Amino acid sequence: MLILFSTLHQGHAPAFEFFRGERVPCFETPARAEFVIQALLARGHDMRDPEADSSAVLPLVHSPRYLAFLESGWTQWLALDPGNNERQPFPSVWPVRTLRSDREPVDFIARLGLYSMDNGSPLSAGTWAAAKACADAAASAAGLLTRGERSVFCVTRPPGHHAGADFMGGYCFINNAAVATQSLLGSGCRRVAILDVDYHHGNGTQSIFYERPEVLVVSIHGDPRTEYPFYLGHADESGAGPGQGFNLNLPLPAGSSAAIWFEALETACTRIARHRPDALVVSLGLDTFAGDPISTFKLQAGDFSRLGARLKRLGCPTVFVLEGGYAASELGSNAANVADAFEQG
Ligand code: SP5
Ligand code: ZN
Repeated sequence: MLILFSTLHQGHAPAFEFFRGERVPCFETPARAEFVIQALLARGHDMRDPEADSSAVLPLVHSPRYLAFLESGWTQWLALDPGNNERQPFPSVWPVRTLRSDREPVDFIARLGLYSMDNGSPLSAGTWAAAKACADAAASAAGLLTRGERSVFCVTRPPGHHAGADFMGGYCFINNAAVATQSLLGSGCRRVAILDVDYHHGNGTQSIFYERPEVLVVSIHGDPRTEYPFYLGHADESGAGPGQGFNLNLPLPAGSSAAIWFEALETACTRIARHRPDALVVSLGLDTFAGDPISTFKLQAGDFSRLGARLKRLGCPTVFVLEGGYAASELGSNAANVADAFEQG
């Protein structure tokens, strides 16, 4: 399978996130991408740099003011105090209900809150360059599919599925699955399906396409009553307006077994087949793995082969974009199991 990857991900390397009021080392590390690349190369897959520039697609997915903030954010942070080079900015105030989000504050931390859903998406010096390279990979993958490639694997880090039209969240800045989807629609696909198998609900992806019938969004994830992102991902969210019926959430209880998970995958695949998509975008989170440090599903290494083989049976040109998965040393082989089984069937 063709792999798209940029070493620019290394510049996104924040040191800490918060857990129970304490700073803890980030779960979403540069090592994750290196493990995935090493495993895919070891199994003989071909690797390339992204070739497309996603600049024209980005404003179709994200708001201009959010993109402007992301692109210049680190420079603005440094402008406040050169010593900030050694510090990480975190939001501390958010425009929740009754507060205004239409007026952009001048204060940097207030703007960071405006454009964040949580305090769990730390910025660092190379965040924009890393995120933009992932979007370029997603746009490139769409181009390759349009030119006849059957499947492309984007090793996207930082991940994307929690990022909405105008906010970052859950380690995500640019929604790579949405960029791939929008690029596919722009190059002639009439209908696209997105399947999100990350442990966490892809709230950003759902919200971006919620009113659009040409993009079916299906997600299997931990029940948001107990699992992040908590405020979206319930079974009664089925789309709105023209998009009514084109969003399917399959929340599962924390601790669910592989048997339960694959039952949900069958439901997902049946709905996707009924959409008759011209292309499939898979938000491939591997944090469903039993050994994941922040998640509770029970999939084993062989289950990722089973997933790849099932997705192949859908018979669609497919873009895989990497999302979560924090058992770094097993992440590579789990990702490669999906890719190998998809190719071999
Ligand atoms: C892309 C993706 O998978 N994002 C996930 C974001 C989850 N953010 C919340 C992390 C909470 C960490 N809890 C640590 C529990 C340690 N036992
Ligand atoms: Zn996740």
